[in-house]
Amino acid sequence: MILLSIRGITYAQQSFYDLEPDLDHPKKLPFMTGLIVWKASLFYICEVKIKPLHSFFFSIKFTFMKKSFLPILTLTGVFILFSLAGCKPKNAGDATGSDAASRVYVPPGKYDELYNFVSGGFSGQVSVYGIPSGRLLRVIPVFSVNPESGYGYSEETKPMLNTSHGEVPWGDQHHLELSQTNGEIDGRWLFANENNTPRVARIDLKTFRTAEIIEIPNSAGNHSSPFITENTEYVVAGTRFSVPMDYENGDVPIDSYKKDFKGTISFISVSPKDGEMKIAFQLLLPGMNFDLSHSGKGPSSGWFFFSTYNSEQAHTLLEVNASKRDKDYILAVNWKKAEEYFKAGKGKKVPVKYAHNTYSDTSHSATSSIETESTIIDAKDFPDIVYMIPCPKSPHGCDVDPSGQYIVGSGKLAALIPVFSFDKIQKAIAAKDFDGDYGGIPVIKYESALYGEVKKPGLGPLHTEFDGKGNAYTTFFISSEIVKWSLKDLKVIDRHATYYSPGHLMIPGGDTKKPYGKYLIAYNKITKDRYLPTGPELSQSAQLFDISGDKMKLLADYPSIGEPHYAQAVSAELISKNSTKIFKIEENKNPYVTLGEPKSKVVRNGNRVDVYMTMIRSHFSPDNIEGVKLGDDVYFHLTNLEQDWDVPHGFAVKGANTAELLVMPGETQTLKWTPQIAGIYPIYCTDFCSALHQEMQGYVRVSAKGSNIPISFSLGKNSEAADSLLKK
Ligand code: K7E
Ligand code: CUA
Repeated sequence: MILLSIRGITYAQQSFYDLEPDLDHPKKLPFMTGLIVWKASLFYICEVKIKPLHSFFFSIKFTFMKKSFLPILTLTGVFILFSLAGCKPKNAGDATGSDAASRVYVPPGKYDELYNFVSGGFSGQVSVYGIPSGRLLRVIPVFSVNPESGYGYSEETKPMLNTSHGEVPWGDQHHLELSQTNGEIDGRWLFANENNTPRVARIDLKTFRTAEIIEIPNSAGNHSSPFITENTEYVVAGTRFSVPMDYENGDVPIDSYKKDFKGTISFISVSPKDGEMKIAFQLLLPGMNFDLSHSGKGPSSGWFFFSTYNSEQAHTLLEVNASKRDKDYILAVNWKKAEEYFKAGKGKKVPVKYAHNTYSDTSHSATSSIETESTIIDAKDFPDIVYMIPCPKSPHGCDVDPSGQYIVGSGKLAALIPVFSFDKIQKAIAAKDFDGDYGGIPVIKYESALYGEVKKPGLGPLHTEFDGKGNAYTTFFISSEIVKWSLKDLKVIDRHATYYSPGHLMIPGGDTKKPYGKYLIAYNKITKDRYLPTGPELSQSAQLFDISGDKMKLLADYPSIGEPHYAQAVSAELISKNSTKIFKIEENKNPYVTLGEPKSKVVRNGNRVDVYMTMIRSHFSPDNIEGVKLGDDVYFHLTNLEQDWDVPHGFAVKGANTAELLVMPGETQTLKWTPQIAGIYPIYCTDFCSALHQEMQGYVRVSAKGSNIPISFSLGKNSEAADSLLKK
């Protein structure tokens, strides 16, 4: 036993040196060794229920249990690596090449080469960076209200956050995908998913605004989303959580999982003309967790690939119970076939409820409607739509190379990377080279689909992108590094430490037919000592690498907003040339628009007061309002009359319990305000718009409930009473 433990330590140390030659380990090693011997013997003797020192450790143990000394070797290896992953590399501070600064330096007044769109995770937003500078250009509110612009607070944008559960003001945003034509980024739209209350958004890249949000019925934890087909025909959305379907009784015992819980993959069609989304059909699948996906391309266009885990169908303590089987599955979905069945009316129409919200750039308003029907195609009834491919150890990432031939699965608990071949998958299907079925879905034999395995690449592979030069780059969460390997012979070519524990990585166009293999960005989960401490919470970080040569070179790191998961990047030119600068005032179709100062007015209707107000440098019209009474709801309809780029005006009124609003040139936005106390309320512009911005202000008088002060409004005029006072 001791011998085995020692072998375990040696093995682990060796792999550790292989992986991280620079790490400053000696201080930790004696302590670690003791711990490992202790743990190894404990495992060997007991072989059952031991309080885990670390939950990850525990799950691995469980999986490998009862396989002689293999567990000890693996465990000690993982443990050493995991424990040391937090060690600070000797040269962490100067890990960049001497020319790094010049590679990321964008001189003042010059533009970045690329736009980088980065998911905001639990912030529910999307941020936009310039690459290579790493400068933050904008935060786009998508699934979360935004105090900067008033998104989700203005009457016009509130409907964007409507769902079948009512208004959901914050979301969890993980993945982004730029629209494509022929497998290349076309610069029209950016799609974003929301995990928690399943939704998919489309962002218009002319305005950098959320144009549409569609909710996904029969779904929970919309994680394998919003990946798209080669020509943006469909955006897919797969359930992370299996649940009872919306059209069935969901009030069932949780332990009826195996019987009542199902997974779905939704195909959302995208109109090629204006991008409008529609849920076309939903594939019904056995209950388990669907994780990530990517569409096929080239030879595999017409197919979609999804990683799944929890084929154990566990509903409690998944870290153990969903890690028991040696392999879970990658799903190969023939979506062209499924579409054929759908168009032939083979699906089953079911009653559901989901919101569909769209924003118009002419009415400057969103509308939300509730849809009530969806079409379900039960995969097990159509034997030629879905196939399952065994994939080692709880796969997470599922990535397709630029040629469309290779599908890479990344088992979070695996010590290798399996690469599947599309040709072999097709041959196996034709030859019915199956190994039984899973929930009625044929399972292709692992070897029959496998192109090969990348051996000993690192620990905890998560996501892979491609450089278009025959190389793949995979993030390793546990061993905290990016590993470059060759698609041709599956040999590891290079590895570089990340600081620390990367999740996704991104190469511009790295999941398309035409990657731009100059840069790679790792999005790291743990920041630790990289920046000045900011209390218990540190921002997550992005790290930019130069991958134009044989060896990866770290160029820069910079903080990110929320938690970055997936990201996309594209040549700036493709997007900047179409960027909207103003909204034309003559095209403003908002029902509450005020087309010119003379048209501004205040109108009472019962206890509703509508203020038609204009904004221009540097005043509001009107700027004095009287006659508002307690019990009134006041709607400030603000039209920015400017027709110049980059001249927004803001609006705030004392006591308003929503945000202030920022109104773009030519746009109309409405703030609802319900004053609570009689008195005088200042209003002012919140965006420094001109030299006399501080003068852009006014007053609203609020009177008691039964008062008989009539509505009046003015700009630049004193009342007779005021004038006579002035004369005295
Ligand atoms: Cu790996 Cu939600 Cu794409 Cu994050 S997920 S890392
Ligand atoms: Cu308008 Cu400041």
